[in-house]
Formats: sequence, C-alpha cells, structure tokens
Amino acid sequence: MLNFLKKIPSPKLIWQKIKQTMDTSAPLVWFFVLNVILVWFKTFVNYHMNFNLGAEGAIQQFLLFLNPIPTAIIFLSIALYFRGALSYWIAILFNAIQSLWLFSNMLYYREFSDFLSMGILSSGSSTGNNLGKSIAAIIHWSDYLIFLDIIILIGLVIFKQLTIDRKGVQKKFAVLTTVLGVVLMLVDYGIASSDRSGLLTRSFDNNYIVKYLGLNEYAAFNAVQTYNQTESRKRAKPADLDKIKQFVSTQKLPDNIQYYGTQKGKNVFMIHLESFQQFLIDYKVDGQEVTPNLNKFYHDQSTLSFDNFYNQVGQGKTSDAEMMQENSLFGLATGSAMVKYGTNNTFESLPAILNQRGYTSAAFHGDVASFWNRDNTYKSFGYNYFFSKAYYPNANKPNFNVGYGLKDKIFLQDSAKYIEQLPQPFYAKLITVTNHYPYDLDKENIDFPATKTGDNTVDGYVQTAHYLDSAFAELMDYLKKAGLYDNSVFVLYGDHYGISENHQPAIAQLLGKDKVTNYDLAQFQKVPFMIHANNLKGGINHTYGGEIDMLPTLLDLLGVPDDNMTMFGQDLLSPKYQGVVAMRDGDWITPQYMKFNNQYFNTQSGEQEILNDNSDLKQVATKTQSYVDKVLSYSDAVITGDLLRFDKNRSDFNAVNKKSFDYKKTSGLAQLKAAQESNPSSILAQNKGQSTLGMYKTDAPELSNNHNNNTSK
Ligand code: GP9
Ligand code: MN
Repeated sequence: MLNFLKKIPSPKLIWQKIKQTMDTSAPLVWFFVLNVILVWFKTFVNYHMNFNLGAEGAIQQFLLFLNPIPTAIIFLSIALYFRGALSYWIAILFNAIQSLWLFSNMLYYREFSDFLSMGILSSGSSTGNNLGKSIAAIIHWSDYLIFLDIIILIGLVIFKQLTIDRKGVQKKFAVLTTVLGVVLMLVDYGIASSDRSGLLTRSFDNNYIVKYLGLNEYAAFNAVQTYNQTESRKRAKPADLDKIKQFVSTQKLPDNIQYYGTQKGKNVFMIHLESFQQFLIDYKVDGQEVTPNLNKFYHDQSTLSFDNFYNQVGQGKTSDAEMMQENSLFGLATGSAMVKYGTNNTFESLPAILNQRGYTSAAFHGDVASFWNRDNTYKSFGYNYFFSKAYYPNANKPNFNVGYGLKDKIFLQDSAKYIEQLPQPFYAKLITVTNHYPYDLDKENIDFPATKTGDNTVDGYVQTAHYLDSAFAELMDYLKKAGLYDNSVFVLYGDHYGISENHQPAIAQLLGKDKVTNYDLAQFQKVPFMIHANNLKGGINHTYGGEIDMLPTLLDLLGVPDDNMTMFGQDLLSPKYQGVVAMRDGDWITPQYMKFNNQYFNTQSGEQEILNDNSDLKQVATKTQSYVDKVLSYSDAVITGDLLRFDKNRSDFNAVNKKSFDYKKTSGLAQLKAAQESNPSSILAQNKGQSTLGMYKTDAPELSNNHNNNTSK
C-alpha cells in the first residue's frame, strides 16, 4: 500500500539532483535562477497571505503573479557581473535586502493596512504610528521563515556545499539578464496602465501600486515622491507664508449677522454624497423622482440650498473634495494632495478647529483606510476617530460590498453603532461610496428604472443615486428618533461629477438636448451643497460658489472666528461675497461670464462670447484669470512648501499632534469605551447605556433576515 511512497524521492535525493545540475553547467546561473525563484515565491505567497491587495479579474491576478519577477531579476543580476564566491554573496545580499523590505512591510501592513513609506521611515514617530512599540506585539515566529532560505544559502556557501563558479558568466549575458528584467518591468507597467489609467500620476492608493507594479517598484516610486516633497519643503521659507496670509486677509469677508453663530455648539454631520451631481435634484425618470428624499430636504424651509455650486476637484477627485471641505485648500494640479502631502504636512483643518472647541471628531467610510492615504492624512487633519472598513464586520461578507466598499444602507446603519457612542458635540463625516462609477448594483437593491441612453456606464447612475437617497433617508429617520436631529447641523455635498465629459451623447439625452456644448458641460459640474438645521432660515440660494467655500461658510454658521486662518475660499453667506469659482485647471465661473474648456460664455444665457480687446468680457476675464491663477498657485505653495508649519504662536489654533491619534480598531474601540466614562455626553451615555440601534430601520435586503443580529453586534 505504501509502495507509491517509495517512488517519491527523498529530500536528500532531490537536493543531490539540484546540486548535480547546478554543478555541471554554469553553476552561477543556476544559483541566480534559484534566488529569483525564492524571492518571487516569498513575495507571491505574502501577497496572498499577508496583504489585502484586492486583485480582481484575470489581468490583475496575472500582474500579481508577474510583478515580483522583474526587480528580482534586476537586483539579482548584479551578482552576474562578478565571479567567484563574491558573486554568490552578492546574490544572497540582494535576496536578503528584498526579504527584509518584504518582512518590514508585512509587519507594518498587519498593523496599519498600508505599506511603509519613506516619509514614515524618516520621520517615524511624528506620524504617530508608534512603530517600535507595537512590532513586538504583532510578530509571529513564522514570519521569520522569510529568512530561512537565506540562512540555508549562507550555510551552503560557508560549508562549501556548492561548487563555486570561478569563471562567472560573460558580461554580455549579465547585461542581457538585467535588460530582460527591465523589459519585463515595462511589460508589467504597460498592462497595468491599460487596466488602470493614471496609476502613477493619480496614485490613488499604495495598495494599487503594489498590486500592479510590485513592492520594490512601490518603494522606488515612493522614494521619488518623498524626494520631491522634501525638496519643495526645503525651499520654502516663513516669508512665503507671510505673503500669502497677506493676500488671504484681503479676501476675508464680513460675516452675515443673520447667520453668524446660529449653529454654535451643535453636532455637525458632514454627509459626503459620492459622485452626486446637482442635476439629479428634482430629476425624473419615467415620471418618478430619482432622489425624492434629498429633493424634500433640498426644498425644506430649514435647508439652505445652493444651486450654483461647483465641484472644483482635479485628479485627486474625492480626496481633493475632502482637502477643500476640511481645509479650504485646493487639491494639486496633478495627483492627490492627500496622498502626496497628507502624511507629513501641517494643516489647520475642520476636525482640529472643532476639537479645540470641545468637539469630538470622527470620519466614517466603508472602504479600506489606506485609500487616498486617509489613514495618515486624517491624523494630520486632527480626526479623533477614523471608522474605516476594518470597523465594519459586515464588510467581510461578500455581497455586502459593491465597488469600493460597503453598500451605503449597510454602511450608514452600521455607523450608528459608533455615532451613538460619540461624546457630544461631535463632528461626524460620513463618506458614502455606492453611487460610484461604474454604478453597479445587484438586482435585489434596484427599485428604480435605469435611464435609456444606451450608454452602459451612464444608465445605472440614477439607480445608485436612488439607492443613496433611500440610504440617506434611513439615516435621517434614525437620527430623528435617536434624538440627534434637533441639536445637529447637517451639511451635504456632492464631491464631483458622476458622468464624465467622455459621455457627451448620453449627457445630451439626459438633458433632453440634441448636442451638448461646453456651457452644458460646465453646468454639469454643479454639485449639491445644502446646510440644514431646525433653526436655520433656508431657501434656494443662487450665489455662485464651490467646494473651496464650504469651510468659511460653515465656520460663519458655527460662530468660529477665522480671521487668522489660511483659507482660499470665502463665506458664501457674506453680504460682500462676489462669486468667482476657480476650477482646478484654471477655468472659472462668475455670475456674469465663464471660461470653460477654453471657451467663454455668458453665464446666465449660455451664449458663447468672443474675447475681443474692448469687450466687457475682456476686462472681467483678465481680472478673473489673474485672481484664479493667484489663488491656485498660492494654495499649491501652501501645500508643496508645507507653509502652515510656519504659522506658529497662534492664539486661535494649536498645532495638531499627529502622534496622539491611533485608528487601529482595538484602540479606537477602547478609546470610545473610555470616553463613555470620562465624557458621558454621547447619546448612549445619556440613555444610561441603553442602545438606540433598535431605532434604525433599513430595508437593505442583505440585513432582512438577520437584522437583529447585525444591530446588536
Ligand atoms: C474610495 C472613494 C472613491 O474610498 O472615496 O474615490 P473617488 O474614486 O471618487 O475619487
Ligand atoms: Mn468620489
């Protein structure tokens, strides 16, 4: 019966066979190949076991398989340029270096669900990750297996178990091998870019770079980025900030006495409506309103609704919207400011401003914490809590997610568990995600007709928007029942367009036009901005503004003095507000004229205008363009030069201590628990520990059978 076992060669026999082959022909080449295989194998196994890279589909799986090979070949091929024992030692050294990088990232990832960056390595403790302290707690003995092959290889060389190749290989062969590594890297990059355009320029998430290009390529990419940042930071001087603050102070507008401070001390709910465009408000499909609840909210007499409010994002999309909303600073011309500068820069952000006025601040999002570098950036912004995917056990269930994360109805319901524990007053930012390109939703969740433009990526948009609308209504309903409605102010905004300019025929159909002009496309950049509170005088406000203006407007309502803050937006409620909307690419919109995609239009009539020397337009355009260029370049200077670090000794704002925040789930939960005792002002504490979660009603089909289980978890 055990006969077949006899046929399996013993390990000793296998090794003898390998050694024989290695000895007879070009031993160094074999040693090189063996190391490449070992490095590839370790990396590939770790990709699957220790990292959560989210590779989907054949292309991404293939790249995950391929991407450890190019750098393994390039680095290990260095050994081929040498001969004798030295070449073996060099190969082992490069195997060891790659293994050490893999090992360090594995440990870091286990703790922070992100990869090590040069910024974190060089400024370690300042980012508040408390690296050293936690490593001991998270390391497993099996992690050291990464180094096992290196120890064996060292032993084999020392104890002369390998025939050392005295001749080495021909130079030509070494060069060709290195070139092969480079070619493979380019092939990988080519396939990756076709699957994910803007991979390096937009740099969404470190996970993406590793998934598509590899761990070592990520290290190189990150090193270049860090170098550029350090250089621009080094060049900056305090006088640069003085000049900018001077300009900003001339832009400060008087507050609106009717509104100033009317919302002081209230909880603030910032509700981020993903990819939500203004045209959806009151829009109908087959006679049915797409977003009946948001429409009601929009027209409510206690809602201030802006109907000429534009998104101003660049490539950083959501992260740019957040940068503006939290700081009144623009995103950058390329890439994401949060990704590039979020970790190390100094900011004067809304969570910190409110923290220093007794608020608790918390961000909620059903995607992984590393996306848009939120895990690090939020510490710089001063968020006390960041409830990301890891805090939502439901996110582990496969059909509970769609696209980037947890479906909105489940996300908002599961957020209530944390909302009820937040000491009041609090600032809670809820970032939805289901209404995101490509607007996919499972049949069970669809109860609205798709549009019929024939453009597949457009037609589902109203369905996911409708879903978001119901999710929003469920949340509001709960907040009313839980007693959080009356003492809160609600701010809603759409972060950016949902339907891009690449879908013009479909846009024309949605708008009931034959063809769209650049004027229509400009109108299509409008997103909602609504502020609601039971004591607020509402109405539809036609002021022209954009995301950069959200913060000063909100600070006016909250009665927070902002005279000394470096903000590039203006208070939309100020009686002196004039309304110039700067688009990130340098286009602009004023109530009179606009420049969009290099054409000029009359903003009110939509007529195209020609710029000739004596026209009224010429005057407005010259003045507006120079203002727009100035705010954009000043805002860029603040970010790339990290200028706010020079803004010291302020009486109205203390610098954020990034180190004091820890978003690990265990830490966050412990902190929340302790807060119930130390500051018993949460809804839960006020209810003497009696949870309000039973009041949350959702029709999410995923939760229908086990609703109670999920809410009591
Ligand atoms: C992911 C989400 C999407 O976490 O915020 O970002 P976007 O693609 O809209 O910029
Ligand atoms: Mn977005």
